[in-house]
Amino acid sequence: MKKILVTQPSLAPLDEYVALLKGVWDRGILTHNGPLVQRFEQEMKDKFHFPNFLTVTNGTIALQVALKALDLPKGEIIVPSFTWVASISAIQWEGFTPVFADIDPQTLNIDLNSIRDKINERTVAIMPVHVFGVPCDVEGIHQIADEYNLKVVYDGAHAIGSTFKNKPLLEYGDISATSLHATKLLNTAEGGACVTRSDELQRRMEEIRFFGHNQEKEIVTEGFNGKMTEVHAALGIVNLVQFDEVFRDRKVKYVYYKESLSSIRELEFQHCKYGESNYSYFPVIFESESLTLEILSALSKKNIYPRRYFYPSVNTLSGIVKYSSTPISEDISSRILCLPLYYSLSYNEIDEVIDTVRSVVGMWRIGKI
Ligand code: T4K
Repeated sequence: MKKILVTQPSLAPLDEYVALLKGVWDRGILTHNGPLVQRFEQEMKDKFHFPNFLTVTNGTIALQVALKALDLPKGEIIVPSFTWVASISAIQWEGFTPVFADIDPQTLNIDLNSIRDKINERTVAIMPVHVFGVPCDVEGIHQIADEYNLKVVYDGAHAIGSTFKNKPLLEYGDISATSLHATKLLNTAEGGACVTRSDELQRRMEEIRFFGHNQEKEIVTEGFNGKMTEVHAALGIVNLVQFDEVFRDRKVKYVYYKESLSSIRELEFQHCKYGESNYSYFPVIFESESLTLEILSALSKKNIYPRRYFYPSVNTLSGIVKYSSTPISEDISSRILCLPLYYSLSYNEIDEVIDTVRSVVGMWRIGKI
């Protein structure tokens, strides 16, 4: 039986990729800001109207480059606990302490009152996450940041293609970091990027991703190796060509799922209250953890593998952080599943997922499970 996974990479035709690789072979330039990296960065700026766009090796390194570039005094960074572990590890690798804010139970994004509760004299920045590509309340966040003189680094790992007030969502904040991982709407296999309106921050980030070298190859700052390679950039260039089609397909499938499941009172959907999402994931929140686990089990018997993103709530990862309570995040974490959603997923496969969810909920209602 064919496996239906939570996601599958969207890939351009292989011959288009190979044609670009031919040039890489001819030039012998594999990395160090080569022509394809420069072309990919320019094409991303042209396509999404990003003021600056700096590629790096992955989304985790993008967060670290952003935090380094801001050159903040070491202190606390407020981050939602409903996120992937990379948001936290990036903060900690850069020598800051994560302080957990809770989330809005509808948008699943950081709750502004919780941000206010966590601010103190040690706070240096806020790192909100645009969870599953759904925009945070960026205007509310910037108002708080201005009031307390804090920097804002968005974890926009999921957010390429999302918009707010008809502008790219990643343009907001001092810096936004995104991921170009195989599982993302646009992928370079592994990859990430930083977006900023500030040319000065852009220059600093260019130095940081290249060992701290300036244009003259003098070491001017503490950096590391965060460069994207030519073979990754080539994949980005060819995949970018089909981005609009992938986005359109994702949105149509998202709406199809939502309409098909909306009559089930035992589940809820993520709300998008600000701007437009990129529909990159299809999360469903069930009424209890036990129902969630029944659904997971029934689907896996049919070789269908949704994922518990994000489970567990990262504030409970006792091996790496000090626990502090964020009850909404902990609760949602235990009841959420991201259902399969990707370009090559067929409507028959989606119907199989929907029918299984309906049938488990039906048995649940009459107490048969
Ligand atoms: N901030 C946030 C909020 C994030 O969600 C992430 C990453 C980051 C920061 C850091 O960005 P990166 O450093 O990763 O660029 C995945 C991804 O590895 C991770 O990028 C992502 N978020 C996270 C939410 O999910 P896994 O371990 O659940 O993925 P994995 O490898 O099991 O893949 C999921 C499914 O995709 C599989 O069932 C099969 C399919 N798949 C996966 C890969 C890698 C493929 O078909 N082909 C592939 O090459 O973490």
